Amino acid sequence: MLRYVTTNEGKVAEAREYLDDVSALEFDYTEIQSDSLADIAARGAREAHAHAGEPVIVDDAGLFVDALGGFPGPYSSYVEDTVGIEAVGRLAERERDEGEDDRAAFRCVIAYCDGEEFTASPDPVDRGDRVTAAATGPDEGADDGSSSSGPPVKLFEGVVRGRIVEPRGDGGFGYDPIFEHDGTTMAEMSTVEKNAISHRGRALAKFGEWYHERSE
Ligand code: ITT
Ligand code: NA
Repeated sequence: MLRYVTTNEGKVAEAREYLDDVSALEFDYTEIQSDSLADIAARGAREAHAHAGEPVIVDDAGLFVDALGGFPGPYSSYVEDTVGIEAVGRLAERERDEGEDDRAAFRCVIAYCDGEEFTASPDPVDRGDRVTAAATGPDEGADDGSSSSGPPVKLFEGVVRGRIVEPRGDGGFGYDPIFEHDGTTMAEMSTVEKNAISHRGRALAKFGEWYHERSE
């Protein structure tokens, strides 16, 4: 059994399209203060695995608005809970009125930990859309534990680029209503449509491929 350690049901719903044996586990792991989604997710996965004793994934995600220097980024959850997504939309709109562009990216890093080492093998994951964003640290691959100790963690990253717009749609969750990709906000998409283009869908596709091979 694979446990998705999250309080966000929307994440688990999206994961079900890629993983048939996944279930949510509510465990309040420490979200470290870091600019790196990968560090946050990796540490969370180690802590959650130590707690659960089962294979776990932790996913840390954020919205990075170009004209706002990447804000709210790793602080997306805090910003949503305090000022709300509309306030981020208004900040981006103000920048747009001053001639800045309205581009943004959603990033997601999935960290997997089952307490075991990972065998070095020819990379089973298609690296065709490998992302090398400094903002989130390493792309998928076993991390080297340099920034923390504990069992190894395998990381998978996904990114989608889009534009910040006035809120539209009532699907999805979080910042989906203000994030437009190819003319449609993510809140106007079905789960299947969102997964096909989203940061989490891309990370889940890479993870699912690797995980299925690992469990064979
Ligand atoms: P857990 O930490 O319990 O998994 P969370 O919702 O806090 O749940 P994150 O820290 O990864 O998850 O999310 C950071 C913020 O980004 C939070 O405000 C989310 O609503 C938002 N977010 C994450 N993924 C998103 C997505 O696919 N679409 C829209 N907003 C998203
Ligand atoms: Na979180």
